[in-house]
Amino acid sequence: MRRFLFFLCGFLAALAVLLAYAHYISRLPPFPPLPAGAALIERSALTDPKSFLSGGRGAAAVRPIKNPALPFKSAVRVRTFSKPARPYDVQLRAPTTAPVRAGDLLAARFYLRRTLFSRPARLDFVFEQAGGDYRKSITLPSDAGVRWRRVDVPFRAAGDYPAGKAQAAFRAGFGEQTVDIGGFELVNYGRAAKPAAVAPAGFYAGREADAPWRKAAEERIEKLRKAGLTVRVSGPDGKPVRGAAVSVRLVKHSFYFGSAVSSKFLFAGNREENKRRYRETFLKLFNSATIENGLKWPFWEGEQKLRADKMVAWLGAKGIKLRGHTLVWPAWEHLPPGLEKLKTDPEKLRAAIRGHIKEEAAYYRGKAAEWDVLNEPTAHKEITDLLGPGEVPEWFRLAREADPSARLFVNDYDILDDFGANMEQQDAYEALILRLLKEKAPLDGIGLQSHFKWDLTPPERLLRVLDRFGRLGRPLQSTELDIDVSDEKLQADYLRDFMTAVFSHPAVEGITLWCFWEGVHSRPGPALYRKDWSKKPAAEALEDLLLRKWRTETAGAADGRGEFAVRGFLGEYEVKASAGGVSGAAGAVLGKDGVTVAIRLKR
Ligand code: 9MR
Repeated sequence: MRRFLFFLCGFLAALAVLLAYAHYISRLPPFPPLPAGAALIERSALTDPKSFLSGGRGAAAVRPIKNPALPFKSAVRVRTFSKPARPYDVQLRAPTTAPVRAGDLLAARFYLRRTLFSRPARLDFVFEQAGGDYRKSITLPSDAGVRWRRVDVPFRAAGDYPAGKAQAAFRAGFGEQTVDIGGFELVNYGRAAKPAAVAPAGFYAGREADAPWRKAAEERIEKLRKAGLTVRVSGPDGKPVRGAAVSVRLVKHSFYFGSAVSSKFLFAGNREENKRRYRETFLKLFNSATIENGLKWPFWEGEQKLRADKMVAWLGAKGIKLRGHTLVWPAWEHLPPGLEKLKTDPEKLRAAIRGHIKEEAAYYRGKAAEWDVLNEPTAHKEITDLLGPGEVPEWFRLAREADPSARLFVNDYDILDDFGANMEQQDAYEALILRLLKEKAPLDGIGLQSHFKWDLTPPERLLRVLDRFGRLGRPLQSTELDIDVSDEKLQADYLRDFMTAVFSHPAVEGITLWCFWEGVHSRPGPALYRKDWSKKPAAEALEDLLLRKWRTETAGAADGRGEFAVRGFLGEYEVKASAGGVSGAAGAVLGKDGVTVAIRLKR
């Protein structure tokens, strides 16, 4: 009897665990329905064979899932038996049932999971022309976990498509796997709609703690951003010192972590205490700076120049890399007030702009490590159109001539932000960069501003946009990161996730935040530190990354060969060693190939 009871209890406990797990994995994340718009596919698309066709040559089986517990009407299970030649050899396609115009804002939403015993599973969502060159408006790869997760895909249509001439497709030809897709919706909001209008507040795909992109990003960071550092300790007699105490400290990352700085708070007209905190916080966190306004042409006229000079000198003295921002911001409102008068005299305008580039770049020769030669070119075309197509490459040549050591950038917005879905803007920016490269303009890097509101781009999508711009063959930098949302926890989560995804991408060499302190901002939303210097959760998240997670600071004892080895973040190091009353120290630079530092101890 006791045995029976024992078994029964065991059985019930196991059952309870199993049920709890089943409940856990089958629970759906809550969600509001997509805002109303024009439906682009049949509601029952996933199960109606007429409106949702399976296609491709790969070995696969598709069947409807009938589960009344699911909140959505239609769901399907897609089993891929083996990896076909191409991912689209196993795919489901839904042709559009209404017309779409280029630039229309569309949003897709679906749920995704893999079955418990499936191998890791991937599913790509695509919106494309149905036929012809299958031009893509969006491709979003997603990893499926064992729990249902919702995927939101706002994007803009890349072309004009009559009903039926475009299609949504789910590609599952990535290997042996079983995925469930449910609750699929595709809605058109028209050209005037802003992506923020379709964003469920507080949500971005990949925010979950167990989101699959995280592990891959951590692995890339480990591989790309770190290398081996070995300290070899010898005594005054030149022999290895076993057991010597060794400490290794990263003093400066090779990756650029920066912020915009304001002259007002570095120097002038503010309470001493605030200035002190401002400088201290900046130096604690960053190795790179953009002067928020001081180097812009209209600010750089007259006595303002002295203030800018002071900042440049201060940053130089502290060993902070300076991003010069910006030589030309080709919009009348961002040029000195007198310039608009030259609208009718393009030659004079040309000479004025060229003259300014030469003057300012030469003035800071050797001091600005980088220049945004051209800011926001895709939004502002009036001036560049007026001066003709050869002018922009010429600006870069003049900047190069005036300061050959400065690396020259172009800088624009709505590439990483706007859900990473502003295809029109991405296409235009890419085309401009390709043109510059074709014309042999000395372009050294690509700036991506990164001002977010509610248009938080899922990390997986950030990575794809970075892939796209990385293929252009120039290093990328996120140049003006700020996250203007009132939900402080969301701001912190997104800051952490954005920085992690971007730091993990091989094409990226730097992240610059826009303003970190509320006292500098006209809007309180994006700041990290409040006016009284208390930390918002986003400041905690930033400090956690920059001062803890992505730091290398360690100590230990040398082994039998007098060696102490660590794997650390790339950058400049301070290394110290001591044993039995003798000591030594050395600086070292840890690059991709690793480094060995020899320290000979002295009295
Ligand atoms: O933050 C800057 C603000 O103080 C200026 O008034 C404004 C115009 O010069 O520029 C702001 O910075 C912008 C940057 O130079 C370019 N990208 C957008 C930035 C934020 O609006």
